[in-house]
Amino acid sequence: MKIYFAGSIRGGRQDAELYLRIIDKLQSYGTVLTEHVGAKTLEDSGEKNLSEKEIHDRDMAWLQDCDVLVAEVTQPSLGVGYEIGRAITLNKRILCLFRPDSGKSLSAMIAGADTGSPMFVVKNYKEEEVASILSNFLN
Ligand code: 6IA
Repeated sequence: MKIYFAGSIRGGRQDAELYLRIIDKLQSYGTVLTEHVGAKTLEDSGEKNLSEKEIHDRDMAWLQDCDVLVAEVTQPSLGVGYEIGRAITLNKRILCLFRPDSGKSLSAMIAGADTGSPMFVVKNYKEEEVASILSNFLN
């Protein structure tokens, strides 16, 4: 299984360590195409050598190629919202993970896109629930 993990980059890196722990769990289900989203410094993963267009085009190619999109949506990010919208059009299965304990409130454009279909799932979660949520969604 090819998994596209989406998490905030320029939207703010407060949750980067959490992304890393989620990516680690996702790797037991398949290949995570976007490991760099959890990288401590994006410069270490070589991203700084790519132009904006190269980043966009490569990420879109990965999005087309993936089987599922898993997005951590607590930290608002234009890029993550864009990826979710594009993935819907590509008919990908999508899991959005949101932590209500953050005190943030999720955009209605994401919360309201969950129609109860297994193709688009929004989960309010605490970190200790990640393993079981991923197991339910990916198995
Ligand atoms: O708007 P954001 O930057 O928060 O968007 C984050 C999302 O867009 C992630 O889920 C990524 O898949 C994608 N994305 C945004 N920027 C990059 C990037 N380098 N490399 C790979 N994917 C990206 C940004 C430049 C970096 C040196 C700061």
